[in-house]
Amino acid sequence: MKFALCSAVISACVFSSVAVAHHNGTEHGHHDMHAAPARVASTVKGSDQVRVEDCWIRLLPNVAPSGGFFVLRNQDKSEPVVLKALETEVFAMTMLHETTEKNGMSAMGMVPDVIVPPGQTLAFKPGSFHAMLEKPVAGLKAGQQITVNFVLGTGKKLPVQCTLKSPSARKFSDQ
Ligand SMILES: [Cu+2]
Repeated sequence: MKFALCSAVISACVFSSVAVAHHNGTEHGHHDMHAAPARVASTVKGSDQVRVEDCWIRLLPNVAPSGGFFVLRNQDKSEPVVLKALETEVFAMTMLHETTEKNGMSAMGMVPDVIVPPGQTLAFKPGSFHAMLEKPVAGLKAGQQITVNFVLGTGKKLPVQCTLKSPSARKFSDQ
């Protein structure tokens, strides 16, 4: 997804109050405002040899951003895999986020990309890396499957089926 960095930051700020709802639940305490990306985007293209498993989205009602979670398996033994963005027709805006702990407080910030080292696996999950999806089309329901394109550093867009789940879901096996 190619939206200007500044507009992404503004939107993140606008949505920061509802972001607490996106991350609500017992695993989190306080959330800071969204910050601008703490680093610049990688120029590494990396490999296409990635498998995406257990993709699900915690569908929240109304304007609250929904969290997106999945497992990235880099099957290339010598190159990293670089995830740049998610794209889907079902949500008008997506971002990659990372939740970190600082002095016992959890804070969430945008990241320009996520890099999986050669041969390694990285789980996007609540309290860690996650996607944030905003502005859904109308009429979405838990249990539905949607197609999300995973945009890689190579420019490849990998289509993945992701399952929409209820606000109480915390992992892929939940409803
Ligand atoms: Cu987030």
